[in-house]
Amino acid sequence: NHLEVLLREAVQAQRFTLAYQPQIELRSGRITRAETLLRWRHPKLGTVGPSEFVPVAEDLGLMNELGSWVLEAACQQAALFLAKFGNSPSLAINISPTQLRDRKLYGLVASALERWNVPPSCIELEITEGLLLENTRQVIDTLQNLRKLGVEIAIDDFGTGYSSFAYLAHFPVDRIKIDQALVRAISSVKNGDAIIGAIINMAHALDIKVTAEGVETAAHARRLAELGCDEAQGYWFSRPLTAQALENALTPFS
Ligand code: G
Ligand code: G
Ligand code: MN
Ligand code: NA
Repeated sequence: NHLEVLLREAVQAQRFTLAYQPQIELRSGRITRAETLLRWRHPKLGTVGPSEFVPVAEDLGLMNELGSWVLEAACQQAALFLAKFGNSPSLAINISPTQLRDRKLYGLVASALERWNVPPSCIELEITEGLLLENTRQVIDTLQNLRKLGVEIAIDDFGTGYSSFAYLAHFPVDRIKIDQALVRAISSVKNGDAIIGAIINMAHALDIKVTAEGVETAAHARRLAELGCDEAQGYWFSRPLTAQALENALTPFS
């Protein structure tokens, strides 16, 4: 398989880069966080997005190695922001199910933070909603230990799958990210905003913060703010940026 050969080479040679999509605190309008999004730069294929190669990397058993690279790259970037501004937006890293099941994850995160001398509060881990069903002792222990360290845990794509607040109550979680499809329902479905409003209220009752994803219009941003949503991410605010462009966007606030 051609893609397999190319991907193995790319992981070896670390031919990847991170894009950063700002997350805005709706109350203040400030950039408080950014999601790191993996990109593969191939001389002939161009820039390949993660939905095309992350599943392949998973199948080939390359995801742990690639995930470690992402952790290092994110910590290095946080260290650069800290040196420049004295603070850094929290950088949210996507963690695949295989990475979370790996017993080495805690150690990898802790040593990357130490190596770059970055406080744990500068890093957040996004795990997918499906993992809520997988409430094995080992996964819960890993999440609990990471939180004890001071790393925040977010549930990605919330509201699409089998999400249930009953699962959330068992999971050590700081934040949920409401899926883009639910955000779109604000204007496309009757009572769509009531559904999001109820999710926000329930999350807050459990002391969990809420970020809305895929916010593409001013009207959605306004309604989310009225409903008490904490933060928002989406093309209305910013597309994923290069590290330099994110730095430029942060400069006026520092
Ligand atoms: O940026 P884009 O819309 O192409 O991302 C598509 C998907 O790839 C998203 O679901 C995102 O969570 C996932 N993704 C992006 N970066 C990473 C990464 O570093 N690790 C893992 N495991 N998934 C990622
Ligand atoms: O699954 P995850 O939430 O990690 O995926 C985030 C993906 O959503 C990224 O690949 C990002 O490029 C994409 N994205 C971010 N903002 C928007 C938006 O406003 N609209 C759409 N359609 N996609 C977005
Ligand atoms: Mn994500
Ligand atoms: Na998501």
